[in-house]
Amino acid sequence: VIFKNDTVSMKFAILDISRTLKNYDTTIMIVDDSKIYRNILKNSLKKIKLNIVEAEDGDEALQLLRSDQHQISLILTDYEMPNTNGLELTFKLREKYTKDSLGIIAISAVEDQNVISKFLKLGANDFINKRFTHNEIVTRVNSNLELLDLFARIKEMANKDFLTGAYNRRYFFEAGNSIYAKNTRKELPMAVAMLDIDKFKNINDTYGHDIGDIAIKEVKKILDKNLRVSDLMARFGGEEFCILLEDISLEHVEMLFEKIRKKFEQNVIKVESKFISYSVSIGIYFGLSKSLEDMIRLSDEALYDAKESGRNQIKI
Ligand code: GH3
Ligand code: MG
Ligand code: MG
Ligand code: MG
Ligand code: MG
Repeated sequence: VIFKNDTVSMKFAILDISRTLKNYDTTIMIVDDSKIYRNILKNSLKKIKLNIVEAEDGDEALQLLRSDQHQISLILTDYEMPNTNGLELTFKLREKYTKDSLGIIAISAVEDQNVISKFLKLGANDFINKRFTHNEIVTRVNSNLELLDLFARIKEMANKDFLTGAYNRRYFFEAGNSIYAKNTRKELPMAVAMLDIDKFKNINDTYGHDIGDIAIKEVKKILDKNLRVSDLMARFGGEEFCILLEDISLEHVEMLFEKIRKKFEQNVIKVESKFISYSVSIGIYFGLSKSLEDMIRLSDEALYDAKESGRNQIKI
């Protein structure tokens, strides 16, 4: 009876694995000099819906990662391989990728226990002995993928604003400061734009808070459509968004935000039978100031100026 129960729960465990993994579009890389072992692993992992990329040694693995052709989540690496072995590969990978952004599972048949601790110290997420069973490899790969997914979701929650899905203020400073540092080193000017909905309180008062929320989400959509991927945009407060732009001229900043201002002016949001429209004011700082905070402060002053001058306009 006990045995029977065990097989039942095992079946459930396996069902559960395939269910949770259906949501992933995950690519993993198998690095092993033995084609036979690569095939064994591939065969074991058939249960999980994964895209699998193969490499014969560490060098090929690094090359494949550099090529950026695949979005690899997890690497299963052998220890003993010609050229770059598993330990060297782990060391090189950890110079560039953190444990939570790229998982590494070392798989080896070596008896030397030091190898396991070396792998883990260098930043491998897990270690599996080569005498693994099908179930072990499936379960370990699955639990490591679940952890990576969890990290990604935590990062997403920490960096993004729940209402709009835009980055939040915290992330703006984190990412913005490295953009600031890079451009300051090269003595290149940047732009900070602060955008705020005009008379937003009226929208809330007239149509209610829910429609106010829709109006805020619309800001994110319009900005997404008109900004470049390299522009850093975040929701700073209620109906206020901040954008950091690099590699752009004063002339282009002016053109871009004038275009964006017009988009809002012309835009009408239809909610149920109501038509909502609003304008925005945008304050811009262009140049190279003593800190990112200072550039934000100066763009905020420009925004205040735009509001004072009658709203629905940009000020630099
Ligand atoms: P101004 O043109 O001077 O900017 O006028 P305004 O009415 O837009 O003034 P202000 O920027 O001070 O108004 C912000 C309002 O946004 C106040 C607050 O009730 C509302 N608000 C803040 N966060 C949210 C939110 O998440 N959802 C909604 N619906 N309203 C919010
Ligand atoms: Mg993924
Ligand atoms: Mg080998
Ligand atoms: Mg406002
Ligand atoms: Mg405001």
